[in-house]
Amino acid sequence: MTSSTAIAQIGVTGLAVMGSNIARNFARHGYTVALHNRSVAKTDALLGAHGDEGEFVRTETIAEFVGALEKPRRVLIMVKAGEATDAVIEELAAVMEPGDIIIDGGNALYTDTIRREAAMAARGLNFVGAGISGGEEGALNGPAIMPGGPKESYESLGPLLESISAKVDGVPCCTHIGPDGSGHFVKMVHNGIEYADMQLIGEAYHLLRDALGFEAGHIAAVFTEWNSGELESYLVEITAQVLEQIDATTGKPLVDVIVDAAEQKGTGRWTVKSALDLGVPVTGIAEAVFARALSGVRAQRQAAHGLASGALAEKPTDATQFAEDIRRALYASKIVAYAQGFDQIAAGSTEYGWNLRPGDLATIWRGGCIIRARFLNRIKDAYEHNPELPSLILAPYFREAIEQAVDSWRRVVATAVQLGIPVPAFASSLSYYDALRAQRLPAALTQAQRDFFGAHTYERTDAPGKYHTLWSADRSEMRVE
Ligand code: NBP
Repeated sequence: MTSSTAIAQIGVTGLAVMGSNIARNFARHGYTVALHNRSVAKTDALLGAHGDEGEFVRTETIAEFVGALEKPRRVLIMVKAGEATDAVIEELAAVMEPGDIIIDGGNALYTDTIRREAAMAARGLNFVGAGISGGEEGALNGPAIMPGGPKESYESLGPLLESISAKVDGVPCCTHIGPDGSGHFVKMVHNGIEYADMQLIGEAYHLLRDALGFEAGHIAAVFTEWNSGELESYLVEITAQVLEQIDATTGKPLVDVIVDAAEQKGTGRWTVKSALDLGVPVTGIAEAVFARALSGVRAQRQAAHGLASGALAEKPTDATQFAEDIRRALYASKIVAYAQGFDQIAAGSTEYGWNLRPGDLATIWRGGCIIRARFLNRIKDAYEHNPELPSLILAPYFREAIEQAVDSWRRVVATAVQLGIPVPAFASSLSYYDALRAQRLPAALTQAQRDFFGAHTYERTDAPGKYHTLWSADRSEMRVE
């Protein structure tokens, strides 16, 4: 039903896929929702198709839209990230009043959110950068929501967001994340983990296909079985469904007729760039982003087709054993990917003084979002037990899970290499694990080389201070600090 007199508790501007579904989600939860879109056709299309799902207020101009809202006003922006978001914020800020709340639910870069929050705060407005995950379906039926911004604004906004979010064991998949850009930062890392998770699943599929010769339907059954155990997750579940899909035109599995060049919208790349700035080794996420890029260089790939493989090993003879090895390697690599993502969140929290609570993130990612998975309960437990965990890998449950998987993990990576099957994320995750547990890394040699050509100094294992060797003179050592 639409009304022109109703006073709306929330306004949504930007009524494309995400905005229209979130607006319907609010209405279905009993809120009166003011609707606005740059081109009014989308507003009318939404009202035409779903206007009977709740109370909506149709508006055409920003002034009309803002005027339809209860004070303090709450406006959710769901437009294309970047310049469009800045344009809409400016239009809103011009007519909103101190104390009102602007929420950006798009995939904004967190540094943009920090800038926007400061600019709005200077004008007395509350700006909330809210990461929203779950795609179209989640937006309608319950997404995971990661709102940042001023804590006070959450008092007025939190109940609305929590009511439309997914719930797991009755707990909303939404909580106040922290100040300014923290909500969009954790959403960005969430997406980075999603990239890694998808790449790992892709590598498992590749091995089942090319190392064991399984057809898509057979692999679907394997993923379905895996989804009943510790790997249970949305991404594994939809992988099985995708692999079962038969193409109507050719009668072949759809996956076999889709071009093998993966695209990306940028949040994975942002995660890696941010990790580089923070100095956090998110190797699994980086490999996933690069793997998509590599798949996309189609001309180069075509030119390289037929390059020598060298002698390849025989395929594994015990398919059941090797499939189980792949399952374990997937689980171990996935633990590494999440551990790295949580390390990046800890580093971002320190860098920006956000005081983020990793256990809360694991809690709200259990439902609604793309990376929802059974093992997030384990991550939640691990951080609840020890909020200062140096690495997720060191939590007793994960340590044991990896110990149980490590032999399989090594067999899978070694076999993939011998068969010429690329497994960048499996291999880099295993290398990360081995590097982390190594007693001595070759970094000592790196330090000596740096000192040799750049007098960058080094520390000694047996004495405090910084040292430099006079490499181009008599090679004696001096203490410099
Ligand atoms: P899009 O990202 O495709 O954006 C389309 C919307 O932006 C339309 O409402 C369009 O209005 C509006 N818009 C544009 Br484009 N330029 C504008 C401008 N200068 N001023 C005002 N409005 C403008 O929509 P979406 O896929 O629904 O995503 C919305 C946001 O949610 C994005 O930031 C996206 O990254 C994020 N997100 C998407 C997903 C997902 O699964 N799709 C998941 C999570 C987050 P028009 O109708 O007049 O052209």
